[in-house]
Amino acid sequence: MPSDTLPLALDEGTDAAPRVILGPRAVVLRGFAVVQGADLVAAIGAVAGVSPFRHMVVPGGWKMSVALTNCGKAGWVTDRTGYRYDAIDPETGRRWPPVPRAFAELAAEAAQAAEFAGFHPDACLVNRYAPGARLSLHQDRNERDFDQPIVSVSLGLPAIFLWGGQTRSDRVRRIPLFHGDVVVWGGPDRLTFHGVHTLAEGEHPLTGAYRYNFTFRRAL
Ligand code: MD3
Ligand code: FE
Repeated sequence: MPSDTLPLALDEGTDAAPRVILGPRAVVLRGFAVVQGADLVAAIGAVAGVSPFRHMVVPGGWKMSVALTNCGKAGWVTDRTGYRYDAIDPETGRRWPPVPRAFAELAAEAAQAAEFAGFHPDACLVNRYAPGARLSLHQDRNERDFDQPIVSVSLGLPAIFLWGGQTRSDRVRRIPLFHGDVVVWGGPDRLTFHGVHTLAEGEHPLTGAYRYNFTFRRAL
């Protein structure tokens, strides 16, 4: 058929999520989780029904502006004594709830899409941001095995992700993350400094005035 009769935009008809390359082994899969969005938000509700969101205290004594909970074998916790992974929720005195099926399936699909074989997460940290909440620049180094990647899923209100370098003073890029975006980081990018800029006000049809982010890790 003559090219001037081709319907516009159908020549890109693949179902692959568009990718933004952040580093040699760090990639944003735009919209990878949009279809499952409502199921994932419902699953967060189920997790929080067992282990509620709470604002933990960091070793310096400040309360985090981000609220968090966990699911899976191990959960990330902080208190005056430091950061660690723990099988018990300090607030309930019981194990963290199991990883919802929709979470686990998504984590496996995303790791595969980013070409990480043998990803066997045992921890899933769920963060909740209200407008004004932020996460200052940090590295994730409380995990035992830095050879396994981290898979992160963003839901609800958009945020500006801060992507730095291997040292705190390296320049920082700002990457917007939207509802349904999935990011996978591993290899040489696993210890990159990163953070989340102060969340702006907004309203999302599935999450209201919140942004959620859950991250799968191999912690133990
Ligand atoms: C890059 N959470 O919980 S997810 C965290 O949106 C955390 O809630 C942010 O940083 C959030 O630790 C960003 C992305 C993320 C998580 C871990 C990483 C990016 C990472 C580890 C290494 C490099
Ligand atoms: Fe982090």
